Amino acid sequence: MLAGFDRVRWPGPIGYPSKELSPAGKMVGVVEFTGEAPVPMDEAFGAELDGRLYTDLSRLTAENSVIPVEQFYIRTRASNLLDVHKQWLVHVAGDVVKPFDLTIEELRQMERPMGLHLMECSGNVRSLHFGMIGVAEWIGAPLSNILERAKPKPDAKRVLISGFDTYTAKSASSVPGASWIFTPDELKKAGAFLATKMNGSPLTRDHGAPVRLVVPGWYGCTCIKWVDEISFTDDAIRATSQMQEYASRTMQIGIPQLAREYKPATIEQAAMPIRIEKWADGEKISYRVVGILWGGTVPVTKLEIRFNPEEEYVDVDNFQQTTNDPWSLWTHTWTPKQPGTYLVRLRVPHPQVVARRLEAGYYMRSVEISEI
Ligand SMILES: Nc1nc2c(c(=O)[nH]1)N[C@H]1C(S)=C(S)[C@@H](COP(=O)(O)O)O[C@H]1N2
Ligand SMILES: [Mo]
Repeated sequence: MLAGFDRVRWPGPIGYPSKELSPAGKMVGVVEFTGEAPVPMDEAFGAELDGRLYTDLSRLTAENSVIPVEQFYIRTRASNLLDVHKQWLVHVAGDVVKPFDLTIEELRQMERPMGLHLMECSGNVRSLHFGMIGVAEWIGAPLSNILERAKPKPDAKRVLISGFDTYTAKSASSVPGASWIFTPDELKKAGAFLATKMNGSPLTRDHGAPVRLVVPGWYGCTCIKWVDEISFTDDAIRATSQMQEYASRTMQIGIPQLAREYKPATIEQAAMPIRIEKWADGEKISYRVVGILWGGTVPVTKLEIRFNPEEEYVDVDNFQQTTNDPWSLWTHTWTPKQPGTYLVRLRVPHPQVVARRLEAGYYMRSVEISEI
């Protein structure tokens, strides 16, 4: 049983930064990123809609690149009214010939290993140390089987998926009610599934127990937690409040009114540094930048890094993206020319790869180097 999970969790090296490419000498410390807010990391705080957990990415290694459930980011904590002990039903209805209710027992019978997938909140920002991204190993029921079983009518062009979002408290910043509208084809192409387990254990309340949607390659705002309804609709349906709230963060143009005017909320190619290690070899100091690369649809073969606007981009010296989902790790040895503040950003020099956030400098981080 345990051996089986090991195999599922580490299907092979995840873009492995090899030891030989570390700087000479030994690692003597880690330089903190500057300009990021002092927020609690790796622990949940707050409640319901304002509850959060930000993941500390700085300890990721190639051997340990799956985030434990207790450290996996949380964007909204479970409602105080959520009762996971009652008989949970997912209503599959709307424009269908055969509406039905799915029980958790039925879902469990359909579940199978879904592999490692990355989830990122579209509101993952620098001030919060980009702590709203993670990779977990999922188990769940493929959605395509469930959608087919309902026998959608000819007009049923779209699927609304919603979850239990009734809270006791009013939120300071979030609109309650997460639901997203997809085409059946989008869900099928992405390999979407209803997850029941994360890293081998049943979902926790905060991560969507008893059942949540996972849409690989799409932003977290589409991965509805506490799923209780799957409803087929026609093509005239309006976008949900969640889709409108996240329109700009999912790279829509304006705030479209209709669901069909939304582009898939997929994660474009992205990359960022997660740790800057300081190495010493006798008197000689150098730094090793460790980072991640994720998103996009075709693995890239080139990644470049730049340490300040006046410097040139150079090739990242140790990277390989073998898959777009989950993430890959990369490393780069760096010897700054002088002490000072550096703005570190990445670039993917492939004209055909769309990477709007990356190119806009969204994932840039800064560091203060005092010793060279
Ligand atoms: N029902 C429901 N599902 C939801 C949300 C929500 O507020 N309510 N938040 C979404 C957002 S914005 C993100 S980024 C992911 C985060 O999932 P996690 O908290 O398990 O990391 O859940 C999504 N699913
Ligand atoms: Mo999100």
